[in-house]
Amino acid sequence: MKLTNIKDIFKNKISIDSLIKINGWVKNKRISKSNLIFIDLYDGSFINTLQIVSNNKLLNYYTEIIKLTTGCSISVKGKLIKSFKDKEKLELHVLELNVLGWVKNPNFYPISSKKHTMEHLRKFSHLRSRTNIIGAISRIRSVVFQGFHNYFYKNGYYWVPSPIITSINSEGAGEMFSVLNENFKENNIDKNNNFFGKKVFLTVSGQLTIESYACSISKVYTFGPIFRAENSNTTRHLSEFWMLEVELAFLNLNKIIHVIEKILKYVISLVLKNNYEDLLFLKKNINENIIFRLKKFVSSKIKKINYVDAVKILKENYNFNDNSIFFGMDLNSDHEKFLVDKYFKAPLIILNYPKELKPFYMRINDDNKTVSNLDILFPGVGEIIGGSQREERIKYLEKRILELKLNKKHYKWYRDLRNYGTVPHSGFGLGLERLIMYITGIKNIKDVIPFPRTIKNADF
Ligand code: AMO
Repeated sequence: MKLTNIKDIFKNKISIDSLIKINGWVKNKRISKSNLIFIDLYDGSFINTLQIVSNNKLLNYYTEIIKLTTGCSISVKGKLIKSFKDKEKLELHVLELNVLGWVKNPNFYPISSKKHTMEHLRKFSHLRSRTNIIGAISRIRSVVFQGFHNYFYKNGYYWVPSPIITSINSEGAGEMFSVLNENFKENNIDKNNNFFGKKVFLTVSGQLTIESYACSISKVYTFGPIFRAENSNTTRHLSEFWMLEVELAFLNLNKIIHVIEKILKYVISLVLKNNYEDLLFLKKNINENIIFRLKKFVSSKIKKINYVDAVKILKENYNFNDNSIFFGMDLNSDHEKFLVDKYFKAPLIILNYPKELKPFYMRINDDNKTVSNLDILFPGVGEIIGGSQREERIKYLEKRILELKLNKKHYKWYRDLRNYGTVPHSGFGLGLERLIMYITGIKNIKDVIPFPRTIKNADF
């Protein structure tokens, strides 16, 4: 008997009257007046459950089937038929049902069939992927991840793994997590006692290292975990998250915007195609706008404004009397929300920030005040992408390193890229979890990554 999954059944890949085998978990069970037992079976391949119908002639009907509860795992062999009640629906009439795993103390099963809050589910990160909502998010997350790789493969990009253990701070500032070997003693920074002979950290970005590959194999990307010890306990910050970083030689900032739009549209279209039922579930339960806005995103161009104009809009519309709104201010999450959620009501690219607000590697514009960079903000989430044209001119790069009091020696290899055949190049970093928040409408970043790491939280 052929082992199949629920997705293939709902996608009409299995013909009616086939004999099939299916494995999964009980979502719900009910008994009819005529002693038929109806089980909603879930196997994770698809948002919908398959109805499994058992009659009391089955050998283990009274000893096992009748005792099944939510969460039990079973393996079922049966015939796929059209439901008697609703000819549109398919169900499996059981010939044999084997229980693979019981649920101990069903009254205490944390993922019972009732509706749970996201806060409750977070306490059970090891079980929460059994719920429809985390199941849907997980399938979408996987398609997005795969979608990026597919896009890059099809379009001639090369994947470059950037190191996770590093001695440099790619962003030039910000809190990093140290990596210590077992013998390392706190307050005793002894070079000989340190495995690498120098202080090392978990990476905050792979950008600088993939720049070296962009300056040789031209079109590259890296996609891996990123670690930031920021003291930001918000709904959009994680200490460990996934970042897609793309770096392209011979490209200026305008061209990179075009590339970003193409990549995002490709991946979002893929989700609309592959995960439509998951999106319908999220539309019903989380945000009724999501499908509409994804479709709109795919068919429109992202709006662009300069930082200076963003400040002007805030000054004129956000809080007229607020002196804290001026050229040189950093945009906080309230400002970002105002711009994308209220003013533009759409994703927004903000270009050319003051150099003081941005890292040393961004290319200085001719005004000598701003850099050639972009931040892309999305409604409901805030910044999803940060990118820039990189400073390829050694003179300007060294000036910035000096101005920011960075250790020039640490960046020797990075300066080499400018000393030996430098080229204009640009790139960007995209926070995977923030993109998933936008796609799914989920409000807290902790719910779009399987095992979130945040301040005071590294369970599982
Ligand atoms: P940046 O620091 O702006 O840029 O990061 C890029 C994107 O990463 C995501 N992000 C986060 N997601 C979750 N939790 C966090 N704590 C967090 N911090 C950042 C955001 C953000 O837009 N090297 C540059 C990019 C480049 O220029 O190529 C960089 O790291 O979605």
